Amino acid sequence: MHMSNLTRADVTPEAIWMNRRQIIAAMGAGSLAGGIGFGARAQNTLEPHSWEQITGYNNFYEFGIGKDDPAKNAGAMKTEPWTVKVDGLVDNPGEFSLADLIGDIPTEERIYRFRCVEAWSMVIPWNGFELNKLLAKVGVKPEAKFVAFETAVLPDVMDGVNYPILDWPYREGLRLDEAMHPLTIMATGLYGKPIPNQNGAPMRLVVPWKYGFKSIKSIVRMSLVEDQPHATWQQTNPKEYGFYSNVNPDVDHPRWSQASERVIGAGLFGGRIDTLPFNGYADQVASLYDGMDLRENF
Ligand SMILES: Nc1nc2c(c(=O)[nH]1)N[C@H]1C(S)=C(S)[C@@H](COP(=O)(O)O)O[C@H]1N2
Ligand SMILES: [Mo]
Repeated sequence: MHMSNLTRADVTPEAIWMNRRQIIAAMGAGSLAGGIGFGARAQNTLEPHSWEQITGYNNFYEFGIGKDDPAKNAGAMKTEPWTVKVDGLVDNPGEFSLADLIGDIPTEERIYRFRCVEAWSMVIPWNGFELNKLLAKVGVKPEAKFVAFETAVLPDVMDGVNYPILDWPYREGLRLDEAMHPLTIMATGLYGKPIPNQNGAPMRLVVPWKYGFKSIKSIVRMSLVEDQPHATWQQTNPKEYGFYSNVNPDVDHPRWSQASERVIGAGLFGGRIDTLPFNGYADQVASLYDGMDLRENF
């Protein structure tokens, strides 16, 4: 059992709580049920949030800044045909239809925790594929050190881009080793259905150990580059939003604590849980940051 590879069928109250290490330890002790300290997170199962919650409470500023604006407005975006430009330090640059770009890469389900920098969270059953598979197809040149992404700018349907809310296009970036990590996916679906526009159709990034704003939606450009790329929120307010933005309960946002989070739908009083380092994926990703000061590189 690997947390990142859970399917809906695997989501049982016991299984979801154990990362691989805990399961191995528990098996060694001869029992899966007894003696495992689940800690403060025990209330938070990886039971996915509902379709209505995931598609009705969104951040997608191109379609408005209210949480219900994307659900109301993003339906007007046409996602077929959809062209993605791949450029920079790649063997196979070009402008590809999404279908040609993805080609025969199969999709799989990934049930991930999703933690917004605003301190709310959900559990989301994405369908998608590892970004490293796409990077293998486009052929990353050895000089490349980062991947930069851009969202579409469609003024006719995205009213937000007509106003200087952010510096459009929305842009994000990852270090190449973060982009290659098997937890990093491109999502094209949700609950086994095509991903709705408000969640970033037809293809969006999902990096589950980072704050949600890194997971850029409706991608039209992917560039392999040598220098750390611009990232929209970092550029907007570098004191509050770093390039790395790994979920970290020990580094507060200047205006609020990041030590806990409000689970969407869990009610006004029962709904706060402790936030975990790297959003609970530390086993798998902490080593990417060995030797880095995570306060400095927040
Ligand atoms: N292009 C674009 N991508 C974006 C955003 C945005 O406003 N525009 N919001 C980000 C933020 S802050 C979060 S929390 C997630 C929300 O994803 P969801 O609506 O699918 O939950 O998308 C991220 N990706
Ligand atoms: Mo967010």
